[in-house]
Amino acid sequence: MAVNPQAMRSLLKVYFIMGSTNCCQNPENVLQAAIKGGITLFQFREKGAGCLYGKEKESLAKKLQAICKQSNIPFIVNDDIELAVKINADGVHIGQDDEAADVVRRKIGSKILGVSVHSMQEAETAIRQGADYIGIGPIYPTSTKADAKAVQGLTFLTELRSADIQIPVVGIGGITSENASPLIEAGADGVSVISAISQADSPEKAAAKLYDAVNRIMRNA
Ligand code: TZP
Ligand code: MG
Repeated sequence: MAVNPQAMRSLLKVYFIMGSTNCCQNPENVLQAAIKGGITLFQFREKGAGCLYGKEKESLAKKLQAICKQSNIPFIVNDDIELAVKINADGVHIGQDDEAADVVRRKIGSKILGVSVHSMQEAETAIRQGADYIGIGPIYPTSTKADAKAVQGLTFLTELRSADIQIPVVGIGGITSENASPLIEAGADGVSVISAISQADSPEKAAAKLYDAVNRIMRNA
């Protein structure tokens, strides 16, 4: 673990994820608007048909990183550990098909490490190997990730919290300001979204609505 869990929990509240293929507008403008709206963490996830590679990918990463830096929003890189280390990102997010979390932890030192998990066993391994937070999903149906696993609703989240697993947790998949509340009530520390912000007519308003939805429940907790 590299980050204080309490600080990690607040960063997870509204975790915006995107790459160039998720945006209908210029990604820099989308990110700037999302930050204005109140996102708390950003992940650069450059994936899917038509995505950028090599120098072009790195160049977009650096532009988005600079935008995050101006507003003190930590900048996380999906999958690409080499890029994260090269540009000195604040952290990385990996899945079960990527390198093992303990190997990645050795490569990134004290940067933030997030791991996607789909079972108790994967969660326990991620924790043992040094994850700062885990991502679980898809919570609701999503069309953003073609190879997403089966929709799990709140079942796995509830199971994790009943087992008294305390690691910071963020949910992903089909989350909007309308359906975010049950997730927080069930014990998630925040929501991660792609299309609810990146495809919105106003990414700023979409981010603000998500922030309100999450905070409304947290204040009542
Ligand atoms: N992992 C599980 S679902 C998903 C990822 C990356 C996509 C989430 O996108 P959206 O648009 O917020 O449903
Ligand atoms: Mg991955």
